Amino acid sequence: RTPEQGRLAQDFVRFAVEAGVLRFGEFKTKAGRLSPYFFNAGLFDDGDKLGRLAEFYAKALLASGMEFDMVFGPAYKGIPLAATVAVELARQGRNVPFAYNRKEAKDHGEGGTLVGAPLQGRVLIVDDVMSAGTAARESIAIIRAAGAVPHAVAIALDRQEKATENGRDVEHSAVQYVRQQLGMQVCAIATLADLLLYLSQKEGTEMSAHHERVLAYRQRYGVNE
Ligand code: OMP
Repeated sequence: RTPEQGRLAQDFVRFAVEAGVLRFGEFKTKAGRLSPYFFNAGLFDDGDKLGRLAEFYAKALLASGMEFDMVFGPAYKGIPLAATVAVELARQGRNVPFAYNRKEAKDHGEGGTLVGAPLQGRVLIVDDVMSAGTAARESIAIIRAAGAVPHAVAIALDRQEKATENGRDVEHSAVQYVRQQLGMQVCAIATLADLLLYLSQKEGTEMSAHHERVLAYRQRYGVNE
């Protein structure tokens, strides 16, 4: 990672904390873990915040050098993300087709569960957070079923924690699995390591207690990168 990418990650963590999207306290994750922090992308809830979020994704994507032919937003939360990222990519000179799915198949009108450009070529999935990887697996299946290639994933935050398989913790994270086992590229604007770096620079403020708790959480559930 270049120093520029590291700076982008720190800027993003600061933005997410200040916007109240990245919060500290006690939260239960989808995998049932008690986490001292939670990233709720639904709280990027006005035009300015959503636009800035899209700008972070687009900058991280362009800096990563990742290749893709189109953008896919998984329902529901991935839809506004992928849509705004597609707009921002176009603004930055990289206009690509965009599609999303709906969760319920329609039996009238245009029918089907896919909306937008036909799924083809190397597809980039845009999503919010990857913890255990459940959501990513669903998107991959949809893209394959349409005859396209699930090629890459862009997320805002990589929590860098142990994935679960059949309810059990395993030694790798979902992102590591997607990279190593599925051979896909993953671009995260920021990671748990970036969050810890941010918190370590807040010593002597009310953030230092959060720092301790996030470190303890990583000790218990984190993976080696
Ligand atoms: P997986 O599908 O297991 O990878 O978990 C990702 C999902 O967990 C996200 O799409 C969210 O629904 C939720 N999540 C967050 O949004 N933010 C977090 O900080 C943690 C989680 C989570 O539950 O693990």
